[in-house]
Amino acid sequence: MAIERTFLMLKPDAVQRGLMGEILGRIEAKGYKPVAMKFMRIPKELAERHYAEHKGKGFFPGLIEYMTSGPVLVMVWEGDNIIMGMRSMMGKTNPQDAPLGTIRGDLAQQTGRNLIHGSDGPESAKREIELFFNDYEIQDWKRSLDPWFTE
Ligand code: IDP
Ligand code: MG
Repeated sequence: MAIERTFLMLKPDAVQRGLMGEILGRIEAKGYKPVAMKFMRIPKELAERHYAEHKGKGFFPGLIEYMTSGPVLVMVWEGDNIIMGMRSMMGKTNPQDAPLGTIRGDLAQQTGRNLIHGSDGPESAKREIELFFNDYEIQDWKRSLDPWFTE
């Protein structure tokens, strides 16, 4: 068992389309545990730092415009192998390659409007969590249902 934390973001299209509840419901039903959440408008500079690995690519300016176009829900969630687990639940970057049953596969059409971000590995999870949250914004808490999700 590897209890991990991952950084997730419901992007502006998820908020504008009223899909926060639908997406959060899937993550909660999986049994993952929320440890931090913040509803915010991302400043341009923070969006550029978050997506620094894509700087210089053709889609970068459009990506920054999209990510700063409205409020987002930034979160940290915890669970067994959650980093890869959430990547599977999200589906591939291009929703047309994401199977039905995944968030992007069920609910989105285009790469540029793919609803959700999730860290792609332990280093990026750590980097992204620290970029968006202070320690006091992250809750370590016990949930009485935990033993029904993880042995
Ligand atoms: P990921 O979100 O699945 O990790 P990345 O390749 O890291 O995918 O790309 C980050 C985000 O940049 C994507 O989720 C998507 O919003 C946007 N993006 C990536 N490639 C394109 C593209 O070709 N056109 C438009 N947007 C793109
Ligand atoms: Mg990525």
